[in-house]
Amino acid sequence: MPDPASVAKKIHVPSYSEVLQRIKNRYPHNVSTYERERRSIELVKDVIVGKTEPVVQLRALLRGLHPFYRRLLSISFDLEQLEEDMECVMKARALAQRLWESYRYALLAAESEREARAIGREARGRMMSQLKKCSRGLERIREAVKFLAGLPGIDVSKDIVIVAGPPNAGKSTFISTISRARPEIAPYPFTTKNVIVGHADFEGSEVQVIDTPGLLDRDPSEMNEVELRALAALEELPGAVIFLVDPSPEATMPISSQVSLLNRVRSILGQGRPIVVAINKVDYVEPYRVSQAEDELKRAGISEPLKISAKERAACMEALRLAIKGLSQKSDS
Ligand SMILES: Nc1nc2c(ncn2[C@@H]2O[C@H](COP(=O)(O)OP(=O)(O)OP(=O)(O)O)[C@@H](O)[C@H]2O)c(=O)[nH]1
Ligand SMILES: [Mg+2]
Repeated sequence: MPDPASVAKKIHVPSYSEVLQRIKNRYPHNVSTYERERRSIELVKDVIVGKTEPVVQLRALLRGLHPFYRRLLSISFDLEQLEEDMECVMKARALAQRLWESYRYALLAAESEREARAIGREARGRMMSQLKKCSRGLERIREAVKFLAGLPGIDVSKDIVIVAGPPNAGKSTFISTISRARPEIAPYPFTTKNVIVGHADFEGSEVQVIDTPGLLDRDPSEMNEVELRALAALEELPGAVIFLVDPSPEATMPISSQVSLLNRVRSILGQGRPIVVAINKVDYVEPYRVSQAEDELKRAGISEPLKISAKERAACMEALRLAIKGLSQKSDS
């Protein structure tokens, strides 16, 4: 399946005024009235059909969109509205074609120049007024294409390791330590607002490591758009998960809530997908806090969490190794 971002980057959907601009001043001169009207109706039809061709491409792209991308799109856009908007453009295309067929015959039967001009005016007016009905829709479609062009290029047929956890736990630090991606890192929650893909070398092959926004321990119905993107990655992408626990005093939520969040993630993954749990920031967090986190995790059935610093490559690579090992064990069984 093609990467939707690279397809979307080649789709240029015009605004209504761009279509108008394309037609303006292009009506032929120095020809008979009849010929001028015929050609100008044809011109309007050709421009409408030609300029809206990218919407046809967009529809095809959306039809083949992987559920993960569809979810991301649906978080930011009303998909039903988008369908209606594309439908409106399809109608304008079909009408332009149909009107061209009928008005060119009407022109043949015109009995005067005046009548020919009236026929031309009416044909062009009807074609353009249908497209004008889509002008707001075209703006929404353009926004959607821009959004699609910015989506991460993830190959779902290759190994994927998703890094998840509460806000500010060190997910982006982890990703930047093990991959070539350079996500924004900052000491406050919800720095990462989108799903980001990085590529890490692991034993001679490339693994896709996915940075996700932070999750709070709450029901999807209460989640904001940023959290919903993380949820979409966990629910719709295949692969393993590395879950980071934040034992630091600045953590956005107490360890008990982080464990409850971990349990939610585990139930999303079910039996089929491996999860590696790592207590992060052990390079500076006081040992008693790390032990408290270990105890809480033990009570939730996680007996041997990793203890890592997302700033240290060796520790992060160990987490990655275990996640990938989990993946290959699942595929063997
Ligand atoms: N000392 C130390 N600081 C860390 C470690 N991991 C993360 N940090 C710091 O913690 C803060 C948050 O790190 P991020 O990597 O942005 O955390 P995040 O989980 O991606 O945060 P969101 O995107 O907001 O959910 C930054 O100031 C990091 O420098 C670690 O292992 N050791
Ligand atoms: Mg982040």
